[in-house]
Amino acid sequence: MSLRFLLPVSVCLLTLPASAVTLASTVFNTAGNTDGWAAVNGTTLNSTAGQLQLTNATGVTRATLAFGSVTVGAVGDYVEVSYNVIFTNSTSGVNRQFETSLWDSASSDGYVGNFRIGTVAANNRFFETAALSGTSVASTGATLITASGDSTVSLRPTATNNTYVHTITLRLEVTGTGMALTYSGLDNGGVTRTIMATDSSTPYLSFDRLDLNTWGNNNVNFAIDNVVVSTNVPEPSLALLGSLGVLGLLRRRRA
Ligand SMILES: [Ca+2]
Ligand SMILES: [Ca+2]
Repeated sequence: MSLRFLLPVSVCLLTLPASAVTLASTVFNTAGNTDGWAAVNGTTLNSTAGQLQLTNATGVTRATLAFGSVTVGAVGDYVEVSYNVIFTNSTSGVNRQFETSLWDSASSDGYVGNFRIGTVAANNRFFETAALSGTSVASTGATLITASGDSTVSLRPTATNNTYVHTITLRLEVTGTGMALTYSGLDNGGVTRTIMATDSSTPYLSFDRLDLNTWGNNNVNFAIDNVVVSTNVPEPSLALLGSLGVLGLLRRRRA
């Protein structure tokens, strides 16, 4: 391949425009392949029927996915995760929560969106700086950010409808006043519920890990599919790859 062809490609990678970049995409369409997801807290993962099934008979059901590190900073920069979740068992009448969180694995800094999925009243809310491992994210959260919006609704108010697909999105976006947090979920009635908050005090900016988990009761299992983590910040590894490619080619040409 000639330098004349490769150089523009490399430069292109270095200067990716501010359009969406996919950091991770997992679809679980190969039986037995968890697409990079790892179990936490003794949870069992099973990729079957085009979904990832998560079960835990004795504790909080939880799994994590590592993705290429991204650091936001400018106003308008965002990181977003969207996916489908099916709550596959458990009884009603319990205080259950469902959490989506984005972290920096090195510092354990992160944001946790918390949505009620049971029939017992519980506030939907955000946490920051909770725990990367262990049985519960929320109970160890150091800071509570009170959310506005649909703060008391339940995504799944009854135990029926165990095949219903809830689409959920967690978005972190830099604004002029801090990090805007938005957590949206489709409830059993087909209505998208949304809670919002802004972290205006020392927002976290780097993320490389996604966690999904239940909280509040054991034996609450769920399945996930079509998980996409995206950002409008160019992926550092891509830019680095481009520059290394250019340097390597120039060095080889001079030799
Ligand atoms: Ca699938
Ligand atoms: Ca903060």
